Amino acid sequence: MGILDQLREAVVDGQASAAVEQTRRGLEEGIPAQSLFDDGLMAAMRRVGALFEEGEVFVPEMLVASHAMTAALEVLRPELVAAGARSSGRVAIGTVMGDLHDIGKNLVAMMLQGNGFEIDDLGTDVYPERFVQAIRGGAEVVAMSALLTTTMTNMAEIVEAIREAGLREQVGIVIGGAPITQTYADEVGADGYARDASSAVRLVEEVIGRVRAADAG
Ligand code: B1M
Repeated sequence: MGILDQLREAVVDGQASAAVEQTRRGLEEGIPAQSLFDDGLMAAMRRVGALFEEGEVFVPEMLVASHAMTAALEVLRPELVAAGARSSGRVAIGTVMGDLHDIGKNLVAMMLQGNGFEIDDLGTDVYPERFVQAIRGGAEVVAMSALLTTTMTNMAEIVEAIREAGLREQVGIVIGGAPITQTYADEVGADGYARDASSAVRLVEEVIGRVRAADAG
């Protein structure tokens, strides 16, 4: 069995130390970090999701798999993050209310930080008032994550709360997460949608530019 197979198996089985070991081995053997992430970790999580849908695994197994993925991600962190010295702007990021999934959100935060953004990580299950508070505290962009079809609808409520607080014009709003699409971003009045962590960095850079240009004008 190859390293990627062993890595996927370790994550699916929730074996954190084996996942860390296979990730280290992969790097040593010259497998690109992006491939260890895409073909190892993400593929394993897709498998866990499919097994969950089939009733083959349950929440506790999903949880241990997510711990294994998080542990392996720490090994990849320095490789995935291109260190940036400048401060590119302030971003408040959180998983929306009702939703506890945070691996994708953490990854987006990690990549933004690596690209010089100052991050205010609001955590999971974040209510509208908390996003509003973060904008008052100086966030130029708000990034929201949702993994459930039942919680993605809360994004609309958060955008509305920001509008009601009179802060919509001064902040960029970007969203993401497995069930999110650009059509949905347009529907809720966000400034954009990113499908993964690298495109989230590009999107935030673009949106922050627009916010600053509007402020200057
Ligand atoms: Co959950 N879960 N889960 N779960 N879980 C899913 C999402 C599910 C698709 C599984 C399935 O049925 N196939 C399903 C949702 C179905 C739906 O709504 N359509 C599901 C369910 C049903 C549930 C529960 C309701 C189960 C239950 O209790 N019966 C429950 C809900 C709890 C809650 O939140 N209130 C639940 C619980 C859990 C755990 C706690 C056990 C655990 C989460 C642990 C944690 O996050 N700390 C968990 C896990 C691990 C998953 C799966 C298996 C993996 C998610 C993950 O971490 N992926 C997931 C199945 C799947 O996605 N294949 C599933 C890896 C991560 C890096 O990817 O989060 O997509 P992702 O992030 C990506 C992009 O989406 C994007 O960039 C990231 C990097 O590429 N992105 C952004 C994310 N946020 C962004 C923000 C941005 C931009 C991009 O801002 C600009």
